[in-house]
Amino acid sequence: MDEKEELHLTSQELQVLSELDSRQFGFLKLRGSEHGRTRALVLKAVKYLEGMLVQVKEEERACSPGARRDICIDPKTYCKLGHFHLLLEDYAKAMSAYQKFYALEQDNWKDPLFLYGLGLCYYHYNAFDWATKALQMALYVAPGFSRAADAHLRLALMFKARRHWGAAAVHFRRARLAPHQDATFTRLELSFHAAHLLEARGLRKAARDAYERLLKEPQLSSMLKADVCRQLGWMYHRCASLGEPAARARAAIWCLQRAVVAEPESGAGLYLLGRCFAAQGKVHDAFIAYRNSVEKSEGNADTWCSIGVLYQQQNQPMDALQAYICAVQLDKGHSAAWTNLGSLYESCSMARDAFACYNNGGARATLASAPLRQRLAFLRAHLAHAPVPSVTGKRRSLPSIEEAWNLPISAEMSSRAPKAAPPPYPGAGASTPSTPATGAGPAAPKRDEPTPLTHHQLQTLQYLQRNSHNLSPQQQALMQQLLSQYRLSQAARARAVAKNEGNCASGDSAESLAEDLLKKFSDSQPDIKKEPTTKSPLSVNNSDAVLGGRQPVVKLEPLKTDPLKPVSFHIGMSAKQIMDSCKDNAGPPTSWSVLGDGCGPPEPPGVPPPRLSAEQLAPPAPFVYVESKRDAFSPQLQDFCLKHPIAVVRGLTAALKLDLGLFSTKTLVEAWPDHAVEVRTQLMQSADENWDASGRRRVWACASHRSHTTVRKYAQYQAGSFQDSLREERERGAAPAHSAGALSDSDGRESGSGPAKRRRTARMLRFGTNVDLSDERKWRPQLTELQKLPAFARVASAANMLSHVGHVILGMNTVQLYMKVPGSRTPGHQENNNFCSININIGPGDCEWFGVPDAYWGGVRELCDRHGLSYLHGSWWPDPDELRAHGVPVYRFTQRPGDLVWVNAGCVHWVQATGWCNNIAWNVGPLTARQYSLALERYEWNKVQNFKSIVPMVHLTWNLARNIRVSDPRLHRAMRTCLLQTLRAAAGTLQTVRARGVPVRFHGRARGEASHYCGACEREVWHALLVREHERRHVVHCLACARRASPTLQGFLCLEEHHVEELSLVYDAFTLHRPAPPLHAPAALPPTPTPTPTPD
Ligand SMILES: O=C(O)CCC(=O)C(=O)O
Repeated sequence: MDEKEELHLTSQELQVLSELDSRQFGFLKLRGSEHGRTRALVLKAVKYLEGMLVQVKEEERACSPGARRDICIDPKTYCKLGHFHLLLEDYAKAMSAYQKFYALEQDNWKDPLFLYGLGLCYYHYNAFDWATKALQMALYVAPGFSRAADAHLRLALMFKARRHWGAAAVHFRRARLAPHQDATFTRLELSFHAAHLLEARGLRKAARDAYERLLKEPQLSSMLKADVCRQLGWMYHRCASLGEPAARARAAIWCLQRAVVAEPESGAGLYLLGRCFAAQGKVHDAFIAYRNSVEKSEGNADTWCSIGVLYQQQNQPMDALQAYICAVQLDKGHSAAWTNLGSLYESCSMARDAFACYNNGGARATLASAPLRQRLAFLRAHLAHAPVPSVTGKRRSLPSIEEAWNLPISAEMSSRAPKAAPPPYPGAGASTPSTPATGAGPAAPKRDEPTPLTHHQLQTLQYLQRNSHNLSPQQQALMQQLLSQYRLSQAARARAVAKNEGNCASGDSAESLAEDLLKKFSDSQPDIKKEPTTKSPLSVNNSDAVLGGRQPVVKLEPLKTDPLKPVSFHIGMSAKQIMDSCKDNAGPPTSWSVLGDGCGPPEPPGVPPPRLSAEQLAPPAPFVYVESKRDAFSPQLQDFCLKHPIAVVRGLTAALKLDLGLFSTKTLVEAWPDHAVEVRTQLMQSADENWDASGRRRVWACASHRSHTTVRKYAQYQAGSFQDSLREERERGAAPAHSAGALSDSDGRESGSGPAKRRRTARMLRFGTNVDLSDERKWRPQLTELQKLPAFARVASAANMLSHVGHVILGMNTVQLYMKVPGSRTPGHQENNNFCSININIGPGDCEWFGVPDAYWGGVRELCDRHGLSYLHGSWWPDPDELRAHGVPVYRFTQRPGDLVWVNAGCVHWVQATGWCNNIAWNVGPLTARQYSLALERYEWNKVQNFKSIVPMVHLTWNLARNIRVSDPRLHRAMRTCLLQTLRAAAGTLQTVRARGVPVRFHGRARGEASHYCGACEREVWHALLVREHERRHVVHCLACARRASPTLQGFLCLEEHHVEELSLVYDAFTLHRPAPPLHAPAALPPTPTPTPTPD
């Protein structure tokens, strides 16, 4: 690097650069004129750093192989470069620099600033999966991240766009918790997104109310007002549930007119207004609205398509043709425009062109429309025998599609701001290209936007392409140049179309709006709210600094960001050593993983090799028959269960003389008729299939509507459904119908069960679920009866981890009952925190079970993702064939009355009743390393996924350490790691709160007191409860969220749940137990059942 390229910086400039990172994105707009000096400084630094990297690369290349290299690049240089490019909004370069950092820095996942920057880049490119992962990781490693609000909002928008409603709602809630000044969006913008989530979920009335509330806000910006009015107007137009048609029509027009007034420069409101007028038959008004929209909005395929519809309705086929052509030139995949073009050609008896247009509409259009499919089939057959038309043949009323495509008008119209607005409606029917109706010339392309090809250029390109095999080098070069210009302009146009998509009306506008908002959010960050106040921990000396010249090691100390310091804690340390080390460096007090410092957060595993054979993909269910009480209590039975992912234990309830009648509907009604039952209304389907509501598509999404009833009412329904079925059976005199399998052929193929039949036979059913039997005063006989079970299967026992929690976790360490009619489904899931579960079928009917071993859960998740479903938040019914094709084995078996099903840790399962029956179920946690590790791993993964862990694993671990002796080194290591990490967290948190002068009070734990969770992020708060009054309630926060809410922790009180001295004693006493060797050789075991896997 020569002298003149040295970088001279003042200490102030260095300070500015050192403080810049991904957190300023959206706050510091370097493109704006106010920040010209900072922009120049950043550009200077970028130039210097890039020059430096090039130089180092060159020197590396010049080095002989094996020679010692004294030049090395600190990977953080790339990260910093990534931040600079991000702030300059050069996403491609930012991405490339971040990727380099990712490749060079093994611990990249520990740096939230990198993860956030990378997430923003992915988000910019609409790579939602990757963006989600990066942003989730940023929040995982730094839960108190100062840009958490922006990260949560982006996550919410991405989940909304992918229809993961539950996850989207969680992230909107969390985005709302951030103090206003820490976010690039306003509270009202957030409320708008949340209202739109309601609309997208189909909760139209709630959405309308939310939009209307927003309109009353005095501080609503005019842009947001326009958005709200557009959404509301369009909802009134579309949703019959919002009132009677005339009132809705008036409301729609009124709202859309307000939208136009609020944002006069936008064409989106005008377009929707045009649609409403057209629907009301106000053709003239519709044309005017469309035309005004075209003048305002850059090329919008939807507007042109709607204009085409209007012309076609007015019997102006040539004008309609041109409008449609405009639409499909703007968006080649515009299926509505292609389909309309097809019907236009058909109306002019131009079957060949119609056929081509219908086909261009793409598979989605044909799939969605049976008449279109029929039409295509008809035309195909017809055209096979029809003579090829000649150009000179019979006079046609419209130009062919090829001719129309190449008409000069199309090139003109398809430019970003069309010169030719549609001819005004009455009397302008034209067989020649439309004349410009207004004087508006084409808008000059924006700076940086590629210029579209002129008509002449287009023709040249077509000519060159046709003769591509025979071109001179110059012609080749010209063709390449034109082609690349064409592609760039197409891409720009596609972007423009995508931008407008949200407000267009083809398809479901709620969904397209979600995408539009996503783009909008990324495109239009609000202007700078404030300069960041965060001070770099690194001090910069006062003298001017010079970076540059020949430096053997490229190190940018002043520029470096080091969010996490290495820590050297290990489980061999005593509590005192830990506490002493914490005094010097407890590490960042928010991000300890209970899995230990070294390992990153857990990730879903891929499908493990090797590829399984067809038999292995459909293994027989592990099955054991218990003949006697002795069998039931034998250690072999427990071993058998622990060895298999899932198992059917038959004969156990009979051998133990369990009175299952205590759980029959009759007994329940007699005992507590008004007891609450949650009801899931579901579509009745055959067990290995899942169809959408239309009966046309096999899907994984498993829809159900939730409501509530009582035991008595459900019992009436259950009995009535049984009676109905008996009657139907009698009437039919045919095979029993009390099997959901009766809905389709047993081989699951579609024969005789097409969409029409499915819709005809589609029946809704009600599944009574999650009936809570936890109250010992109410359900004593039932709960006492279950104590007859062997310890490993009991609801409560010393050998069950969940009994050490010390408080109730409903449905996990208490019993839940399910009341079923045939077809009742429990969708796919793993148990909370991967605990095992026990399920007994009370009868009289059967249940059908499906299970996937834990090792393959990542494979199931992959397919959920592919189906656009959230693995944790969503409700899904997998297709066993699809799973097997993906290399995932699936068990399938029947659970008869009296059968106990053992679900091992992490086994994914889904269940459907084949008959009328009740089931009882609860969770258990065998004291094994496997169970504990799987529970802990899921605890961490839940944090990444922002999913609440129902089992408070930290609280449980400390209780286990107090209550049990552990002789399994693996279990001991895992538990001690969790104790170590949380002891550090306790010490670090106390230090932090004391340093900020927060009052600390001992609170202790009452007997049976439930574990605490952070009111903001829903993570377990085990030791230091940071409490603040909110709306007259005392809300517990974790340290991270408390600091997000108030960096100084002002207004917070810290309640200590445990004495640190007591924790230290527990920690030190938790050593690996080495049992004394037995004095005598063990006596021969009594004869026990020999459990063998047997197909059901
Ligand atoms: O019986 C049911 O439908 C619930 C099954 C289940 O998921 C379980 O017991 O773990």
